[in-house]
This record gives sequence, C-alpha cells and structure tokens, in this order.
Amino acid sequence: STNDSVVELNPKMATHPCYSKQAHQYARIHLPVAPACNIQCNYCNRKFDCSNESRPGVVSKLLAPAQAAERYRKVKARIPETKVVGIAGPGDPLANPASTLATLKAVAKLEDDIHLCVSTNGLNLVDHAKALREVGVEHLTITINCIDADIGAQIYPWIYFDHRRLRGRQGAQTLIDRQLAGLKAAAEQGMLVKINTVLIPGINDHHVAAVASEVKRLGAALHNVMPLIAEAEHGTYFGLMGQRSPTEEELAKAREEAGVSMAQMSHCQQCRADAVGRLGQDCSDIDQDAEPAADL
Ligand code: CLF
Ligand code: SF4
Repeated sequence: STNDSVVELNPKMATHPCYSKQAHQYARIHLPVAPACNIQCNYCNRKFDCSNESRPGVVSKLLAPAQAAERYRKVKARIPETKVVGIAGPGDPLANPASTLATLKAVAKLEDDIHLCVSTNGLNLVDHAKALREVGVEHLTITINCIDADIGAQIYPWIYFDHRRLRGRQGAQTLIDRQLAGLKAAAEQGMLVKINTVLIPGINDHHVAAVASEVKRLGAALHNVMPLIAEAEHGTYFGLMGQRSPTEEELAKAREEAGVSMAQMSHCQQCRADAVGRLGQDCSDIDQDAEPAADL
C-alpha cells in the first residue's frame, strides 16, 4: 500500500521497531525516569505504569537520570541491536521534564547512533517540543483519545495545568487544545509524531476517524489505535465501572476507519515503562543476570 512504501522510504522509520514492522530485528529500551503525571485517565491506576503506552498493572522501578544512562550502557553491551531509547513513564515524561531531558542528554553523550523516543499525554508538549528536538528526539508519541471535550470528559476526570486542577469539559478542552498545539509544534520541529489512541467501546469508538483526520492535518506520521485493557483487577476506574475492552472485530473496524487518513500501526505490544529488547520480548531483568540469556 501507499502507506507502507512511505514507511520504507523514510530511514528514520525503517530502523525504529515501533514505526516499522520491518524493523523487528532492532531492540528498544525504556528508561523509567518519569514518576509524576499531570492528568488523570480513567484507564490508569496510579500505582502502575502509564497506560497510554503500557499494559496496566506493571510497576517499574524508578531510575535517576545517571542510573538510567548507565542502565542503557550495560544493556547496549548485552543487546547490541538496541537502536531506540524511549522514555514512556511510569508517569508522563513531560510532567518530569528535568529528569527526562537530563536522561536523554546523558544517553546522547554516550551514543550517536541511537533513536531518542518520548511518549507523552501531550499536556506540556508545546512548551518542550523545541528542547526535545535540541537534545535529539526525532520520534515522539502523543496519546490523543479524542478531539471532542464531551468525549474527553468521560475519559479524563481532571487535569492539572497552570497551578490549577481543571475538571470535566473544561479540563478535557484544555488538554485537547494543548495536545493539538503540541503535535503541530513537534511536527514543525521535524519530529516523526506517532499518535496513540486507546479504543474505549461506547466512548470514543465512533470517533477514531475524526481523530485520525485531524492529526493528519496537523502533521502526524503514524497512528496506533490500541485496545483498552479494562480488567477490573487492575483497579482502574473504567475497570471498576464495568467498562469492557474492545473485541478483535471492533479493533479491526476502528483501525480501518482511522486508516482512511492515517497510516496505522498494528503491532504494538503495550510495553512496560522499563521494557528491554525486541518488541514482544521482555528482557527487563537482563542487567541483573550473571550470564547473557540464551535467547538473545
Ligand atoms: Fe518505546 Fe513507544 Fe518509543 Fe516504541 S514503545 S516510547 S514508540 S520506543 Fe512501541 Fe511499545 Fe507500542 Fe509503545 S510497541 S507500547 S508503540
Ligand atoms: Fe496514568 Fe498515563 Fe493517564 Fe497519567 S497519562 S493518568 S500516568 S495513563
């Protein structure tokens, strides 16, 4: 398809395993340096990693920036095909801009041949897009679940912005406005922007095509419609309220509708905030092992 050939022609996408399925031989490492978050999503349980990228119910051990860079160095020595360093939580990287930027700088100092990648809810992106680009971030993910504040109010009970807690429609509208401004700013900085949309049956499933066409207009490169993981045992608000996950058919239909405007990613593994290795592999305890794992 047209979308596939665009992905293959862009070398920055072709060597990043999330941006191109063909790049599966390359590995990524997530460095868990961002504990705080500035919004509340109804699919999140704050005890665990950010569910905008991650499987809920996983706890990552926090690292300071210097420890994180050291972890990267050790893992790179064990898994040389590590081509991507991502910051994806356990909270929001841009609610912790000092640790996030310090970590990225420290990794960039150790290594030229690496993709720096950040995943954010987008609330603070417009303020940091330039700084991220300056430290070398070329791959950026924003989780945008809707562009309509009435839908947003059902997903985000509150956001914390400009020293104030904003609730309901007002909070959702502020988040959406800033996500879209951040997307535009990041695309203008030349970053390859991927959009994650968590598919929530009955809430935003009729709306993914509208999200896709708006993010396309603002310069996004790739779209990842990911299924809500709603099990009640994860203790999320949605889980407790009996919200269900989408079926395979609903997910396929949403991707098809969003695919009218945006190239779709369908191989996302909903990684942990401290994931290590190829997509779908979990080598997150590799630097604690005495011997290299045989399957690497
Ligand atoms: Fe990590 Fe995310 Fe970068 Fe990939 S993961 S910060 S873009 S390097 Fe990839 Fe994992 Fe899906 Fe994320 S498979 S959860 S999309
Ligand atoms: Fe949780 Fe991530 Fe949402 Fe923050 S952005 S509330 S960490 S899912």
